[in-house]
Amino acid sequence: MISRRGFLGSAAVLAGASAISGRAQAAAIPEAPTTTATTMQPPIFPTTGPDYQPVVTLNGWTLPWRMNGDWKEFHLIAEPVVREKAHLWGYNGQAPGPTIEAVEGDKVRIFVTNRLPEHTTIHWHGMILPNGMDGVGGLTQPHIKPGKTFVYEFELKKSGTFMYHPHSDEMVQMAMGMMGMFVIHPREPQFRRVDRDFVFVMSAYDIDPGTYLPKVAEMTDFNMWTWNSRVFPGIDPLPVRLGDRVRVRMGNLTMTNHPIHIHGHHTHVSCTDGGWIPESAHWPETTIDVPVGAVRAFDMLADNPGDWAFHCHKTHHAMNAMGHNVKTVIGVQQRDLVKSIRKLVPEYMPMGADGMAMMGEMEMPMPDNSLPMMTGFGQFGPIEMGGMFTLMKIREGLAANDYKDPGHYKHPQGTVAYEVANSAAPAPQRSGAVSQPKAGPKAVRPGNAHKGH
Ligand SMILES: [Cu+2]
Repeated sequence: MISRRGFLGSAAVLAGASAISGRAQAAAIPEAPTTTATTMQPPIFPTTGPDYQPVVTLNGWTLPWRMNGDWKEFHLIAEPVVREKAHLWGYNGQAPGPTIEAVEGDKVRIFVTNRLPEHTTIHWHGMILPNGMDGVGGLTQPHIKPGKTFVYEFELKKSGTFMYHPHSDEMVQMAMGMMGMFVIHPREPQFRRVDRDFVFVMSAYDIDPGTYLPKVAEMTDFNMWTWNSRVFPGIDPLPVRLGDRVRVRMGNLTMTNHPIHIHGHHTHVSCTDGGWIPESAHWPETTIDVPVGAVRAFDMLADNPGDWAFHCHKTHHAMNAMGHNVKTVIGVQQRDLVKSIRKLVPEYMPMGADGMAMMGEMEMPMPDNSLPMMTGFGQFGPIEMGGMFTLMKIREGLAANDYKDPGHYKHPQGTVAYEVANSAAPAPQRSGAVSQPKAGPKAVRPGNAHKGH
């Protein structure tokens, strides 16, 4: 295992064609860097070939490479990994695997070593390549048996945002977390160039609270909705300098679509796994639906400073496992029920009759290896989110390529919603009272009554 310091050192060495270590050059198979770090690693800037703005992977990293003659060589190792406490399968110490970055026109040679207990392959999703390099086990190549290494060689025909994943016992291997992103930069350095370029892949897991292994045969009912195998508040924020042109590339290898929403800005879809969208076809959007097995990248100008929510708009995808089977009791008078339950469980506490916001603040004892339904704190209180949620933090004066969390946004005076002085509110109204049939249509809030039905 290479330490973070050692890994960064080796990244610099491997990325520079003129600085390949003698040992690496002599080896037929390049070294396979590995990391267990789960925070955003610094981007790897090109030292040879066309210039480009490298991507940064939320809670992830870019796979270092070496040049070998005309060929850019990478080495992926398919292997069991532990993310937080979950037992997953992934690549080079992580699930998902590292992001692969290269340039249009590059010839890439990708070594794939299998350290899983069963065979595997890798399919290069969205790429234009020879049929025999497409990675479909049984169809275009033999499956890679445990302990074996295969090589994929192809030329990168077009730039854009692509993915990689197994095409071998696919349901199991993708449910276990085997996937990654593959970004191909344009050969022309100024083409669609941005100042900050973020990438992540969405995966979903079904891991019962207190257990450690995803249920691989689950078809629809997942309880962990993740970006790069992380849930809020564990997902890295996206730090951005005010005025930066920003791109976010999002891959979806879950089994449902994700409408991803950003606050405070208009974006437009600029790229899919099919390629770049012509500028004449861009349209403004604030929520971008990412279909299953697809990539959507959006571009935006970060012209509005603040801490902006950035999340999946399916509300169940912005909460965590412990809320998965909670019953709805809004409006239910629990008094009598609580008396009976407390005879059996003295510390029982009724919850949910007024909504579930209190769950964002509470610390309850939970099974090992689970997460509260909604969590995370901002400068004004609990944020009450989970799952696919993070923040884009737009600040004046950040250094170029500074990706450190800049902390809470300092709002200019007079720009925060505020409480009205002496706002004595009427008692809270329970929705149960409204829906009681005998109350009938007269049970409307004062001031909301309207006639003429
Ligand atoms: Cu979603």
